[in-house]
Amino acid sequence: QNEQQYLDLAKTILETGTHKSDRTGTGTRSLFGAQMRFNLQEGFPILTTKKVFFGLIKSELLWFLRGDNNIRFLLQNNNHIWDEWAFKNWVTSSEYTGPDMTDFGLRAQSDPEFNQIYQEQKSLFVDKILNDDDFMEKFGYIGEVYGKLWRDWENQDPMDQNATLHTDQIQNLIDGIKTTPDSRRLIVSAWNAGSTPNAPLPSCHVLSQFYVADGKLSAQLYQRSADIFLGVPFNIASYSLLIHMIAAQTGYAVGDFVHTLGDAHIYNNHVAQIETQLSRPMHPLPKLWLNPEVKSIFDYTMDDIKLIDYTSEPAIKAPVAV
Ligand code: UFP
Repeated sequence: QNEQQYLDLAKTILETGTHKSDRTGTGTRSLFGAQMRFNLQEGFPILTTKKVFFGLIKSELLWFLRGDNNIRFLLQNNNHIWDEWAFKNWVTSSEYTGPDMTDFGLRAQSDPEFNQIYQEQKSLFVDKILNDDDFMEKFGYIGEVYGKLWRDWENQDPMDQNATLHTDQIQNLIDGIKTTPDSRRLIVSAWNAGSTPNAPLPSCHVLSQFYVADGKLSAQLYQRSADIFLGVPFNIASYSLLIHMIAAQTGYAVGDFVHTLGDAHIYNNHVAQIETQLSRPMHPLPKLWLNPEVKSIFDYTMDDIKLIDYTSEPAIKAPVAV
């Protein structure tokens, strides 16, 4: 089944990956260039060899679709997957006067005393983002990545020096699929060369292309950097959900999700976890339910999206490399 491709890729990286140092100082085994293809007709490709928290995937995708680049919405939905990145902006700003947070990601793993101080600072930060509007405006922002670029890509009008163009790539995509389904230009880009590299976490899912054939909608994603154990299971489910939603809004069935990876890596401190996962049995894939009453891609709420019959092995914890 679909999941086997993920397990096979993980195994290949464990066995043949190059030992490679990385920005976070954690160290990885890495392979450059890999591709998986998930036939969405066979079920919804969320992993079953470990529990993946679909609620987090839903709220993150709804957040992207809102064009929102501020983590407050995520926090309101009890989603903390972006906290570290906004926190990083905060503790490296001149306004931060708390305890030294240099290299907080690595130090929190090796030093329990520091970890406690770090957790305290992070929870103070989260409270402030939720309750202080000025602070939220300034420090909840995660830069020019996904949401902002998907819904409101800004650039100067080449015909008029004084005008700024605003592009809604998702609306254009939906219109494009409806009016020119054969088009080879159904592209969504999340990499603005002028601004994205300066974000605390520059977009990992950089570019996607949509494709219509035989009444089915497919998409291919180019992901520049892929944390096989923690990130990729989310990315697979997130793009598969997006394809389902866009297919529902344009009247097509779902086709394939083609997932192309650049630097595909397993962090050294995820090796034991992925080995556990590789020893586990798979379960049948669940189905996805989308509320058929929803008439716009931008109107879905958490309750309009449900996984049916998701059975999995238990979750496996692992530290996030920041
Ligand atoms: N990462 C993913 N998927 C994501 C995401 C991040 O795998 O959707 F946002 C991982 C990849 C890498 C790290 O391990 O986060 C980003 O680090 P870098 O910017 O150095 O590639």
